[in-house]
Formats: sequence, structure tokens, C-alpha cells
Amino acid sequence: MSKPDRIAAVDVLVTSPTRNFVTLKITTEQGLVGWGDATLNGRELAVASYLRDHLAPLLIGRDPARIEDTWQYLYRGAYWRRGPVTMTSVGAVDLALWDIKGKAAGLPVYQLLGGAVRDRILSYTHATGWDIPQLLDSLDARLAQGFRAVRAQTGVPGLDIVYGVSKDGAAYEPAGRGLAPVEETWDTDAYLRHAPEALAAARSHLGPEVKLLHDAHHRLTPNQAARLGRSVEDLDLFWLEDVTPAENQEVLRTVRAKTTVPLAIGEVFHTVWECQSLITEQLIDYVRCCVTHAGGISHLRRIAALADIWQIQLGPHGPSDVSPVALAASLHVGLATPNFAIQEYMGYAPLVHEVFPHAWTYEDGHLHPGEAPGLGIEVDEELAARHPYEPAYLPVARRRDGSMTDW
Ligand code: CS2
Ligand code: MG
Repeated sequence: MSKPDRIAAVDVLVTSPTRNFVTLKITTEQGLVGWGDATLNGRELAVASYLRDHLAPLLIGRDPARIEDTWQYLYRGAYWRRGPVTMTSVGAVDLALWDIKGKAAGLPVYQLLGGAVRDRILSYTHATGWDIPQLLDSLDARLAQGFRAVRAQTGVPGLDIVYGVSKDGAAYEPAGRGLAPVEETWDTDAYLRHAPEALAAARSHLGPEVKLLHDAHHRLTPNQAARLGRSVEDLDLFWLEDVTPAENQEVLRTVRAKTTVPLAIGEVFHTVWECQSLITEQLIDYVRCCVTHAGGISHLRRIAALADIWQIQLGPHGPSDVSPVALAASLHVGLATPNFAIQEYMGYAPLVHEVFPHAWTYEDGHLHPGEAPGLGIEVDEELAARHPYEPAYLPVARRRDGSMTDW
């Protein structure tokens, strides 16, 4: 038997090519390099420190082939387990080790996961308009790019800024650069008066076949969520996302009992345990966990396996605030996992594609991880270094009376 390889170096890159990304680089004694994404929007440096200060020393000298054992070691070994910072860090290590294993084997990661169960992965993107005519134009632009599944968000009359809508026509990016978050005003009643009308206009514009999605971004009470669900039931939504704040899982029973609209939840979950009762009670239709924020490929596969038993599908988070490295990993899972329904794909600024050259491709509304060994990602470290970290935060939201609410 040949001598096992060993982890020789662990480096963390924090770069801001238009927005911040945290990238993990693991190098082995035999010279293999594995990449992982560790971006946690608005809390980037906490993850960078967790990786640099706490995980890097534990990883040096370990056998990179022992992915599951390393996962268990980092998860169980923390004692203070779970949570976004820990699970994003563990996820980044997991991605980098799968990348190394693929490169060592000369195979794309999806082959190591059992091989392709589909030829390509359906993707959805975002359409956004300040008002309904602008939204319809944006939908047309997305269809022209080949998408056949689109998330529709609009402004709300009376509100200046609304989640998911870019004001200047540029691609939507929630985080704002600066030392403190932007404060937005939110009004749920105004939203509930407007959203069904906007979604109905979107559906009649698109016709019956295009998949239509909507994200309520954790802002409704269970009763409001049920009311919204009922009011859009005949629009045949693919899913309604994050109707209620994700911590309060019991309330999904109320929502579920009152509406048949398909529900998607999970972008802010980090482990299978947060999904457990939603899955086993069939309170959702789609799990949205992200491959990086939920502990990597190894853990997302576990979530998928539990969901599969209950006929629940995966539709992972894939906004522009997780890097092309995360998207690559999600696509390898997607190609090899039977109950993987759809991948969110917002796209990236050209500079982001340059910093992270990738084998994955988008064509005709579908994504494919490519055939390069490992995850199929490279990182232009020099270019990344020319764009250092800049403080940026997700917005916060206040009601009209000034009190804080969920953003
Ligand atoms: C959103 C995200 O894509 C989505 O479904 O909810 O854009 C989310 O707001 C951001 O990832 C937050 O960083
Ligand atoms: Mg969302």
C-alpha cells in the first residue's frame, strides 16, 4: 500500500471581487490542492478566523482521504457544535477534501458520489422589478437567457427598498458595503396586498409551463403565510420560500394545514437536525440547505437521504453570495442525487468568474458540474489578492413604528 498523503498547509483567502468571498485552500504533501467556499454573507471574518485559528492547526498532518472521519472529528470535536460559523467552516473543509479526493482519483466528484443520475440540473434564477411592468420585462430577459424556472420579486407600493429587488436595474446584491447595515422599512400588510397581484401578473405573462417561484424571506406570521399561500394556490407556484421565520418550525403545521402551495425552507439551516421534523412530518416540499452552510457535500447528502424517504426534494441555496466553488460542489451533489429537484443560480459578475475559473457550465436553463477532476474549480490567487476584503453587511429591517423585524 502506498503511503497516505498528508495535509501540509491550510490557507484562507478573503477576497472581494465586487463582493466578499472566503475561500479555503488545503494543500497536501504530494502537492494536491483542494478548494472550499466558506462565505457567510456579512460575517465573513468570523468564519475566516474559525478556519485559520481553530481548524487549520487540527488539520495539518491529517490524511486528506479520510473525509468522513475529519467531518466527525471537527463536528463532534467542537463540543459547541452546529451554528452558521462552525458548519460553514466544517463545510469548507469537507469541500476541499472532496476536491482533493477527486483530483487524486482523476475523477469529477459526482463520480465518487455514485455517478450521474441525470444528464443536467434544472436551475432557477431571479427576476426582479420595482413594479409589475418592470418585473414582466425582467421575466422576459430571463426567458431569453434560456431559463425555464424563475423566482419573481417586486417592489411594494409605499416602500423605498424591498428585499430581492434591485433599484438601479443592476443585478440584485443584498449586502451593502460599509461599516453598518442599511436600514430598510418593512410593511407586511402592504406586501400582502401587493404580492398576489404581482405573482398573478407573472403567471399570466409566462403561461402555464414556466416554473414560477417566490421568496417571502421569513417575514410572515403563520396565519399570514397561510393567507398568502391560499391566495396564490391557483397560480401553480413551483414553491413559496421561507414564509415564516425559520427558527419557529412548529408553526409550519398551521401553514401546511391551510394551504397546498408547495413550501421550501432551509437556506438558514445548518444541519440535518434542523430539517428533521420538517421532513419527517412532511411540513415542506423542498429543503433549501446550502452545501457550504450545511456542513459540506458529506452532510448535504445526509439531508438528501433523509428527505428522500419522505418524498421531499432538494433545491439548494445558490445566491451570488456563495462562491462559484460552492456552486460547483452543489452541482456535483445535484448530478448524483436522485431527489435533487433544482439549483438556484443567480449568476456572477464577470470578475467573479475570472477569480474562480470553473468547469461547471450553464446552458439552456440547466447547469452541469463538468468533467474536470475534483470539484472542477481553480482560483486566481493573484487576482483575488488585488481585491481585498471590504466590510459589508446584509440590511436590517424595521416596521413603520421603528421596531425591528426580520429582514
Ligand atoms: C435569498 C438569498 O436567494 C435566496 O433565496 O434568500 O439571496 C439571501 O437573502 C442571501 O443569500 C442572504 O445572504
Ligand atoms: Mg431565500
